Amino acid sequence: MLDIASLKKSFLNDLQAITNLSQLQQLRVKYLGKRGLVTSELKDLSAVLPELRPTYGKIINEIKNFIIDEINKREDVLKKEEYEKRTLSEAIDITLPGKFTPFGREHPVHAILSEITSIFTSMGFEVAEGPEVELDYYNFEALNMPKDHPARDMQDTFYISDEVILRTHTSPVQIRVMEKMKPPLKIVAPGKVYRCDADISHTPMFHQVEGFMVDTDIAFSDLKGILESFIHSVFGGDTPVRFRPSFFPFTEPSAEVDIGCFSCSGKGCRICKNTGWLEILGAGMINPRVFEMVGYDPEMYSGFAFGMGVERIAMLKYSIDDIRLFFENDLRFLRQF
Ligand code: 2NL
Repeated sequence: MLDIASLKKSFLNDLQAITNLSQLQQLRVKYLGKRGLVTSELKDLSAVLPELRPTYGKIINEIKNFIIDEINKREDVLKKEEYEKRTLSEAIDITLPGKFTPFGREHPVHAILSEITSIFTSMGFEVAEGPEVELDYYNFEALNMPKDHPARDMQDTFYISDEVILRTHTSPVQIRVMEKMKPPLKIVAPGKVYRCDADISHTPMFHQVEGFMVDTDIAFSDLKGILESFIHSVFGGDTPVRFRPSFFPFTEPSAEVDIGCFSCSGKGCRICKNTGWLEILGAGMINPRVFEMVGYDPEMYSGFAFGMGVERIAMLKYSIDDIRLFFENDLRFLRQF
């Protein structure tokens, strides 16, 4: 029954073939597990003559301890090998050069938007923001453009539903401010606006800065003074400014504001379409109907408002003839600013 020599020989044979820890675990089970070869020898002891049991038991325990020792030794070696293999494969070569990550910077349109906004805040205006997904009421109705108003045709509106749209200007922000707060107010409203239009001078999303001032006795001269200072800050102190009569449903009277063409100094060229002037913003005295809509007494209050397209000003400032360049995200273009 007891063939220790061949048990040992078969164990050493098996051990030799082991190349990893999971094979070693199988070997441990084969010899030392509940139904292992050594374990069953120990169980068989009960069948041995009592006087022989101590000797047999000693021999079996010796081979058992030998096997345990050998397996543990091999386990140490394999663990060390696997650790070394793993650290080698996971090692980072800290002498390799780093990957170059280009720096980001402010988009040129946003830089102009910030510049415009800060000129107004330096004149005492406060910044207001509002939702880009807006109610028809705030975008049109409250600005004296009822559903059948022909001025709505001027806007190519993105509709979300009958009453919900993407704002076509930032005026709704100002209506929301007036609804909540009483004059005196000096507010500037910068942000993204949306119109369904796309060509060399239109993109479906663009930026606007609008602003208004309301108090008990604001006059057209206040509008002229504020906008002239603004224009001189952006384009230089000797830039000619011209106010030209115009129409907006939300202002009365209304004006379009031009600057002298900086390309030809007013002589007439391709950029100013031979007029000598470049249109840069629209403005006017807030229509009394708008005051009524927000609950202000038009007999008590007066005010001016203005609006401008940021991309248009950026295009004039940098002599860019296609607005779409701003949104193609071609780094060769963007890096020039
Ligand atoms: C333009 C012209 C303008 C306004 C915007 C305004 C806002 C309120 C009340 C009255 Cl809440 N007016 N905004 C007024 C005149 C002109 O924008 O050409 N924008 C690009």
